[in-house]
Amino acid sequence: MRTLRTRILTVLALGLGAAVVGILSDSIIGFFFGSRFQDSATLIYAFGIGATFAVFLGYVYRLLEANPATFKLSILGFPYAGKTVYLTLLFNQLISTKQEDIQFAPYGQETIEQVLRDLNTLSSGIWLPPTQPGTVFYYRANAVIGGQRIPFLTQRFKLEIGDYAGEHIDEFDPSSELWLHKSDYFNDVVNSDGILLALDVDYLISRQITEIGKLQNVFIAAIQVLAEKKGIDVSKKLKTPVALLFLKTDLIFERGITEEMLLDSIPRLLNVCENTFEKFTVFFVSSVGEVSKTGDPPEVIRPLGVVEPLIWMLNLV
Ligand SMILES: Nc1nc2c(ncn2[C@@H]2O[C@H](COP(=O)(O)OP(=O)(O)OP(=O)(O)O)[C@@H](O)[C@H]2O)c(=O)[nH]1
Ligand SMILES: [Mg+2]
Repeated sequence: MRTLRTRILTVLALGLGAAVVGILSDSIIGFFFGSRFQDSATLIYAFGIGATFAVFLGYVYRLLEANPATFKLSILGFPYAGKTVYLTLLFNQLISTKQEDIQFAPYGQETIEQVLRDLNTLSSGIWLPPTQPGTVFYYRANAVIGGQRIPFLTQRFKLEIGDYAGEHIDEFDPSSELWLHKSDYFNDVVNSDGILLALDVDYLISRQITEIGKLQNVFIAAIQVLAEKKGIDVSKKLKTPVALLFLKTDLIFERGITEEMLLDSIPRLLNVCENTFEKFTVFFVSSVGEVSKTGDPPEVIRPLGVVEPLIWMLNLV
């Protein structure tokens, strides 16, 4: 994927090339015509080189504008973790509210229809059905970040996030049957430009330590398989940005549970993430803000922290 670094390097290379041509031409003119002509010739050359450089810059800029990079994001989590609700509210939040750091437009009719349909379901007090194993829905959008003041520094992306059923996480577990029956999900995760690890706060605060231990084992095994498939050198960390999301954080508010306690509940997983990924961070998210007393989605949905992981990730590219 083309990055900001590539752009800067391209510009630097062009500048360096121009300087070398300038110095060479200056010496050649001096050699053939003597130093009398050198000063005025240098001016003419400098002007010519400057103009060529500007045209080049404009060309590179137009090229980048016309061909935004594709940014593929994967979400890894167990069934019922809250992935589909999160992606629905993430996209709705990006569509319906003005964000300072990101301009965003869903791409393709399917994404808009799906987000609006699911949002209507949630707004009428009904949770979404589980995503069926073997199916996938790609949320797609055009996103522009950064460089509001300096156009050359804006980054344009075609964003794509695949939403699969949580059951597919077993494809990363060598002891599971699905290890031998990998679907597109496996390749999607291995080839993605960024990964969201979705943890269910409900699970973390209601289950026994042994069960949380097993959950950590599955994620740790998945991370090890991922690192191996991405061809990581043991001495280096994986460059793919990874955000760990504590979903359903609203559940801790009234129970005297703190964010630190959530972090303390998964020490091994955090350790492995920090040791494996060069760019890793944690976000506390609530897709709906709170649940009603009956356990249904609230009348007014107030998402908390849903956009930040995406902005963090895109800014790293
Ligand atoms: N308290 C709370 N509960 C939530 C929230 N989001 C989702 N839930 C609950 O989590 C359940 C599962 O959410 P989904 O988004 O469908 O879960 P999923 O990870 O897509 O599950 P699969 O499709 O089966 O993999 C919902 O039916 C709700 O009961 C949230 O923000 N807060
Ligand atoms: Mg789902």
